[in-house]
Amino acid sequence: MKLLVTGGAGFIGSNFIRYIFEKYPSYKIINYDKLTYAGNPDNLKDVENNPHYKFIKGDICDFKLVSKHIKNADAVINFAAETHVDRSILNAGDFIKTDVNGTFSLLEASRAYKISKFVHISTDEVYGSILKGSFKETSPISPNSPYSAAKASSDLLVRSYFRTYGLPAVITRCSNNYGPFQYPEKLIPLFVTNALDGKDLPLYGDGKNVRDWLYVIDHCRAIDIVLHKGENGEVYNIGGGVEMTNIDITKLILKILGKPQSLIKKVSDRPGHDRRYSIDCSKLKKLGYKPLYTFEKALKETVKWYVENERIWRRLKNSGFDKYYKLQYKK
Ligand code: NAD
Ligand code: TDX
Repeated sequence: MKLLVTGGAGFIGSNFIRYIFEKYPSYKIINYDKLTYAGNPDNLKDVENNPHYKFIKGDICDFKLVSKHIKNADAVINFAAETHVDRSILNAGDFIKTDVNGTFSLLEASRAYKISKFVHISTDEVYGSILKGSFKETSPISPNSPYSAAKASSDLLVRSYFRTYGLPAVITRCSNNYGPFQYPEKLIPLFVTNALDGKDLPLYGDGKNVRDWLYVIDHCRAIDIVLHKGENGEVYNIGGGVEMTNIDITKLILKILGKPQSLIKKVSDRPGHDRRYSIDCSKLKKLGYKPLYTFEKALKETVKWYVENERIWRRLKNSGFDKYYKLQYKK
């Protein structure tokens, strides 16, 4: 099978490429990635020389270039996106360009070249916030940030290409991922790397917002199931089944690292901050999905990975990243 993976140099995409080569050594993968600030070729150093792997630097909005590569693929797995909620609040334009227009360009190319499967990686954030119970795939879409609104728009485009043109597309909506190779702007890698440097951990609001945490390898396994067994036109929720408040997770990280709780610094809240995400994954479980990692073990392994791979994240934190954070958190 020939896969075109977009955004494969990012966090989940790079873990997915590694996962696929381990499980299906005969598969061929083209990793099509623009290499934005979040795309890091270091994430895939170990597969660079695999003869079944090819990297193309390109923008998913570039219809001509992406078509050239989609032409030779059996399936498209679309990870490419602008992904950080805080950045979308500061500058929504890039999110509309990539997450909406970019998905449109991929859909057009996939339709033109009769792709046999289009897997669109979306997010539980499209449902908005829920205080009690869990969202099902049939729940209404109610996004609250420019990021989630852009993702929701792309989901609707994917849906329309299935309904109107019969494009064999499926949508996945996953919860918060954690694991190796995540860009150190997201909660877990930011707090682990700040704590290692003895820097404050900026906890938004009262710290009681709840997220469902999904280990990235469990997520890759779920996408594999959807790619091979997912029904066209369907949406599948993917969660880790571990709901935690931000304050609890922060305390746990500090405990694992043996760092003082005094590093926690409550800062002003994120505008439009969703209080709780919770998704019901029973639909995917019927196809055989089950998270295999326990949270405690996977979090410890994740923390260990950041301790041992400073070479990868230090360079990212040194390259304009602190400037972005200073803009955001004027103390
Ligand atoms: P990431 O930010 O780590 O990586 C995104 C990748 O996309 C980068 O390699 C970047 O260079 C590439 N990219 C960005 N714009 C591009 C463009 N115009 N053309 C080509 N490539 C481009 O993201 P991630 O955390 O790995 O997320 C992957 C997907 O999963 C996204 O679609 C995101 O919305 C979704 N998702 C992520 C999470 C999470 O917790 N990380 C949760 C739910 C859904
Ligand atoms: O410095 C911080 N302090 C803080 O309290 C950061 C970066 C985050 N937080 C809070 C905000 C959220 O309640 O932690 C929680 C998690 O924040 P993020 O890591 O930014 O993730 P979130 O906003 O939940 O979105 C993530 O999951 C869904 C991904 O970034 C999205 O791409 C994905 O769609």
